[in-house]
Amino acid sequence: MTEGSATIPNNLDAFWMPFTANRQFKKAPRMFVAAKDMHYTAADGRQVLDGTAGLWCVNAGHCRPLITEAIQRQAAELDYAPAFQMGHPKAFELANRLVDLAPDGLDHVLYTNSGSESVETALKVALAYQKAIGQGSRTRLIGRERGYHGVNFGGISVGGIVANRKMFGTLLAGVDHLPHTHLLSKNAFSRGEPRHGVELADEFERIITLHDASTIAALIVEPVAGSTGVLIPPPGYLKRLREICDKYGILLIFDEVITGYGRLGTPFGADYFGVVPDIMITAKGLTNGVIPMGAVLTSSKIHDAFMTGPEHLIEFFHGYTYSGNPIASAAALATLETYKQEGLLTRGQELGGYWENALHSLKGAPHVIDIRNIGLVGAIELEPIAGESTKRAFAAFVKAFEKGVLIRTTGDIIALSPPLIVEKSHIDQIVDTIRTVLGEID
Ligand code: PXG
Repeated sequence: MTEGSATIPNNLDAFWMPFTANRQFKKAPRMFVAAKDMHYTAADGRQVLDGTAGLWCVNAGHCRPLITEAIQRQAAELDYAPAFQMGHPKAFELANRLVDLAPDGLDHVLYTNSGSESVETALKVALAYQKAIGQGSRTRLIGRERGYHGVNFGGISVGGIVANRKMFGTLLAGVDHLPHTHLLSKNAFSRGEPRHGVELADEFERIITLHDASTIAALIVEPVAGSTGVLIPPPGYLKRLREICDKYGILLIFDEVITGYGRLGTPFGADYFGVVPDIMITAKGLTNGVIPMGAVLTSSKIHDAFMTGPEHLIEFFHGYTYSGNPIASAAALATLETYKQEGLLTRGQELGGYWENALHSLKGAPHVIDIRNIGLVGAIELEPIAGESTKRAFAAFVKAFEKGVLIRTTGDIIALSPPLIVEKSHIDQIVDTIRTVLGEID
């Protein structure tokens, strides 16, 4: 092993990398050794423009001073405080800030350390709430095909990405799924919300009829499905889901791990679509990706249902050693401050038009079968190579990296989500690079 943070260890075998083709990667590793604002520095010294905000999380750009300093200060002042039966001020301060920022009606915060943990927390809150209000027969959870809700058992059960589920046995019992809303033949090359597909929300009522509403606790959806390749809901779709939930006493959970903290040009997806869920799941952009942390927001109706019984008893048997960790709380507070000072949570509204036009200029480029965009998110769907799905997009990913732009691919879809500090010149560079790459790959 060599010394120094910028050198590459000579043995890459021990680290079993997540969601990575390990053997392929280790033959030709791609390493980052530093980052600043919109750029990474690769191990060979090249600057690589970040077209994906890390993994959809570095919304304020890299190594931002307020955040770095807050973490350094907090580590020296109060490194850890027990999360159970003890508190520290910053966790409370952050919860107040989050409630202020969130849509009206979301008034309480549970902390986690990731999106996956936030999902499990939300599903458990939903089930326990139904029991607490005397609706204990409501044990079913409904998700959506192609949904991504992290990798833990609840999340992969309600999730709908087959590869993430099929190796792991029976998962949670009593789960069903809505159809996804990706109607390529009708909606290809839509700008913003696609026209067709609102009627797919009514499938929810069909599923409710099948199982009976009295057995269903909650519906969980991403406002915009991110990980599966940016599936944007048609106008009115989420409103309709909200109405159906209300009609049948079912809780609505929004998984805003990607759409939260400015990605759509509004603080949350709930703001963009004008639909307030009962429970809102967040992570990633909460701390700018710098320290693991998630936050689950709930309505007072849900919270208050637990605040009964003798006061000396724990109301909800759930939590993590690191719930509201001091350093994570400090990072989140500094992140929210950075977003506020720089207007980043609404920057997508100013730049969205430029972003949209730039992306859609790729229509007609080789292999492109669809382009979609919303806020500062974009997707370019490629025709898969027959019998070798994912290969074409992955080749584009590697070539773009070699040309100095980090993109992300899922299946044969290129997904883009730059830090919200992105400038027009960066957008041009991302799109021009992709255009060149598409011309070079098979
Ligand atoms: N919910 C949603 C909607 C997500 O997008 C999670 C939960 C899980 O978060 P954690 O922090 O446990 O990973 C996610 C995560 C990609 C990509 O490139 C997406 C995610 C993670 C990594 C890569 O699409 N989403």
